[in-house]
Amino acid sequence: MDAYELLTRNAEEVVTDEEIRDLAADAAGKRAYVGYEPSGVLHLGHLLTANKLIDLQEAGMEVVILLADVHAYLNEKGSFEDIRETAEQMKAQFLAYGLDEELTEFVYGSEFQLEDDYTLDLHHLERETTMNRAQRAMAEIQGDETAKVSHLVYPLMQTLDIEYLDLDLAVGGLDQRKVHMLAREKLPELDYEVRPAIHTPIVANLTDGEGKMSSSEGITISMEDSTDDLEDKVNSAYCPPTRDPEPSEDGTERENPVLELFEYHVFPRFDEIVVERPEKYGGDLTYEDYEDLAADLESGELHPADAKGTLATYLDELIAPGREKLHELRD
Ligand code: IYR
Repeated sequence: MDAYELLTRNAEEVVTDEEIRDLAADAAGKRAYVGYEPSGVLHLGHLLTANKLIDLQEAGMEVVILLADVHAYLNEKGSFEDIRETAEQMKAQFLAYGLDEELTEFVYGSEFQLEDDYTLDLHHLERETTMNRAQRAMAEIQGDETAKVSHLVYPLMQTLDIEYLDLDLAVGGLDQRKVHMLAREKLPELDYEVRPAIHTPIVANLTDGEGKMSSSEGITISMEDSTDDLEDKVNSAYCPPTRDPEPSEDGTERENPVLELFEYHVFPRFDEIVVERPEKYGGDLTYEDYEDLAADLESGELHPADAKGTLATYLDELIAPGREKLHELRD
């Protein structure tokens, strides 16, 4: 796979394609980042962006993981002490998941976001940005809480992070796109360079294929899940034999979350997927490509129950090292 393909595969959006092509043409040694608010244990949402980081490392890029402790504090995720402890556990889980230790740098936000220059730049951005603009950038990240001043400062700081961490590329879930658009607009006003962004998809809710899989609502899969938990969760998932399910009765769009998990989580990490089946049901099926598996589900060659069983097995393999690490850290 060439660098451009590694950078863009499974991305929902790249901003802009031309900038990403330029970056891909000379990717080795360039720096990309994702920021995470430390909270809870790693779940599939974190791991989807981590898969992209692994792609970037394969293309020779260096990866910075921002443990966004100040952002988590602004977004009311706990005391500074709790946030730090969670962040240390996240580090260990990311490495266990398969990020290359040599090509990964972990940085705490508080290491640079409390410095004088950063603070003055932040105040400069506050003067340049309307409350309405900052609030719009935050809409997807903040959830339903009433906006506080902290929620307006948050996207401005995220904008500055791109400059202060000396990056060539910002990566995030699609929920980060409005902040990255704000950054593209505002960084030049401070005479800083604009950087491209890659946005990963957001997987649908496992039980009904509607909306987004979320750690605060519905079912999510995390590093804490046991093999049995995974089986139960995946077996209860919505999996019609199609890539394009009908909207629900009230008109809400639906996805097939089982196929999404195969596409975004399993195929990028394994060369070959084997669906084990007894001979009397046609014997094992082997796939090297997501499209082939999706086509077999649609044609009826692959039964949803077999797809789910296989998905649970591969997800279990992916999270097992992180799960072990967590148990070690907690004992
Ligand atoms: N907004 C992210 C956390 C975050 C990301 C980046 I990229 C930053 O520079 C700072 C914070 C979230 O929603 O988790």
